[in-house]
Amino acid sequence: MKLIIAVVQGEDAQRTVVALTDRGISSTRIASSGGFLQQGNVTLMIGVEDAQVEVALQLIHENCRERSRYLTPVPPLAEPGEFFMAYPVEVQVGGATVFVVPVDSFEKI
Ligand code: 2BA
Repeated sequence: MKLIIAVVQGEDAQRTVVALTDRGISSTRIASSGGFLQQGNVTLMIGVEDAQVEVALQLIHENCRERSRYLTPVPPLAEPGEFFMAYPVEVQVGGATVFVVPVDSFEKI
């Protein structure tokens, strides 16, 4: 068995969960946020038999899009009279960041 941990964008989370559920794959949705952009995203925990890993990865691939996000740099401490113009920086985010981890034990108690 494997645990798939997938960090996806909020906009993609719902349809990814629905697509997984339609194929009989259970998932847990956790609200999270990225360390770089400090913006909300969603982490999906998906426990699957080894034979279902490829299907789950394919569904994540089909449902998660790459998008542009903008990061506004924090102005540095300026000397009096200095002027800093903060231009937003474009960053490409997604489709999804996915970890596939072996599961030693799986129990529902
Ligand atoms: P964030 O950390 O907010 O990162 C958002 C996007 O910013 C990243 O998209 C990447 O394009 C860019 N980025 C991240 N760190 C950067 C850096 N040090 N310098 C320049 N650009 C940087 P993705 O790679 O698609 O990642 C989307 C989200 O997936 C991340 O949000 C984070 O929540 C998660 N993630 C990505 N890599 C991870 C990792 N190795 N471990 C845990 N979570 C990860």
